[in-house]
This record gives sequence, structure tokens and C-alpha cells, in this order.
Amino acid sequence: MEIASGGGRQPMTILKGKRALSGAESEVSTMPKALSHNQICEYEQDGVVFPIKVLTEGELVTARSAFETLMKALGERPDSVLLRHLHLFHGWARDLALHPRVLDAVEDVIGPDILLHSSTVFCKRQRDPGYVSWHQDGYYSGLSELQYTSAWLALTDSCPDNGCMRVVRGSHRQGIVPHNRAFASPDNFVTMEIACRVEENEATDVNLAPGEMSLHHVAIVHGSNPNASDRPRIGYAVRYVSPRVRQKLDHYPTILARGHDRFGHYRLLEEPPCLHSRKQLARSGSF
Ligand SMILES: O=C(O)CCC(=O)C(=O)O
Repeated sequence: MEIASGGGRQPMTILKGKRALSGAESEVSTMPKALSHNQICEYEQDGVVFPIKVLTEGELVTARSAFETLMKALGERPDSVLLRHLHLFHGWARDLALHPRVLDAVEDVIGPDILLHSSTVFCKRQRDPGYVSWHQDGYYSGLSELQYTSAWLALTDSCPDNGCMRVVRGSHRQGIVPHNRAFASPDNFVTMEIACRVEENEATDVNLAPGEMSLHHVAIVHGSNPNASDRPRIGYAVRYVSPRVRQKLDHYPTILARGHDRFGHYRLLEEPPCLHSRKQLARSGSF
């Protein structure tokens, strides 16, 4: 990966043998709840771990059908803003975000105190030109520590041909790197991209079957290509943060998913609102 610096492009060396900058080491239990020791090491070294089986067939069918009902109500190709923070508005999305098997795996990488921070559905329909430029999730929010992880829950299969997520393994060990404004396109799900070129051979495809998930570190470089297949590709990305982490940017209300908040850095939602009408949903982008 090459990073632009002072007008030139310099190689960005992935640090070898350094542990993830999660700061969670002292809090993560020696007895993992869901991941094996190898998987935890993989997350620390690579910044990503997958596949993790999460949903039963029945849970998957329920979630997928609730999502499709919502899409019908929103007019099939809604502004992606309307697919953000669905856990604040829909019981089915909250159930996914607070699913015990998801939280067990999250606990294994960020510790027992977990705030449900935010969520977004990344939906690419058949032959969808939508793509995601290479970026780091942590660039946006200004976090004091990187004890923050994303679960990407596959509601369909997610493979190279339908535009699965792609990551640069180990890139999280560089911490947060400079970003530039991304090429402005309605097809790009993000507005900023890393100021580096990622070579094709540096990218790993995060292949997932429906009902599986990956966990990715907040500083890992990742993105995705358009959907070139005749199948949809739908993923629910749910973000979790340790209560000890401060955030510079204002944030949506968080939900205490597990454990305790001894710090009070975030607004906590006791009773998540459940909004159903289209008008209310349209306002949800600025909730
Ligand atoms: O779903 C994708 O293609 C990209 C997901 C992503 O950027 C994220 O979850 O942070």
C-alpha cells in the first residue's frame, strides 16, 4: 500500500509482529466466549476475523424478510442515509445488533463492557454499481483509543462476484492514516478514502455465507467493489465501542449492550425509539 505524503507517494509498510492497537488486552478475558485463541490472535494480527457463524436459518429468514419489507416501504432504492442506525428504529435490527452470539465474539476482542455504537445496512442489489472506496472506519469519529470493532453480518452470501467486503490484512497496525475526499459519485457509499493506493494483491476477500459474520478492527483499511452478479449482496454492519473510549465527533445515542459503563462518555439510550412510518424514517438520518 502506498501512502501519499508531501506530494509524493511512499510505501506504507505493514508492521509485522506488532499487536493490534485495541488497548483491550487487559480487559479481554483469558477464557474466550465465542472465538478460539487462534481467531483472537488472527484479529490482533490481521485486524479481521471471519467467518463466524452467527444466525440460525430461522433467524436469517426473519431478518431478511423484515429487511425486504422495509425496502419496499422505502421505495426499493432508498438514499443510503435511510439504512443507517436501523437498530434504533426496528426491533428486528436491534435483535441482530444485540444477538448474544454476536456480542460474545465482540466481547472476545474489545472486552466485557460493550456499547452498541451505530449500524448501517450496506445493500447492493443485482448488478448494482454501488461500491465502497478504501477507508478506515476510525478516520471519521476521532477516537481516543481503538477499542472499537465492527460486526459485518451477511444477510446474503458475500463473495468477490457480488461485491464482498475486501480488507488489507494488518493495515490496522499503522493506526489512522490520512484520507482525501473520495471521487464524488452517487455509487460510492463513502465520502472519504485513504490517501494511498492499494494494490490488488494486497486485498483479501471477506467471503461469507448467509448468517455468518466477520469482525473488523476500526483502523483496518477496507472497501468493496460493485456487484457484478445476478444476486443481491446485503450486509448489516454493526459498530461496538468500549465505554472507556472517548469520541470527538458528536454521536447517535448508544445502547449499553453488555457489562457496565463506568465512564459516561456517551449518551445512553434506555428505551430505544421504535418508529415505523415513512415520515419518521425519513427523519431518522438526523436523529
Ligand atoms: O459492505 C461493504 O461493502 C463495506 C462495509 C464497510 O465499509 C464497513 O462495514 O465499514
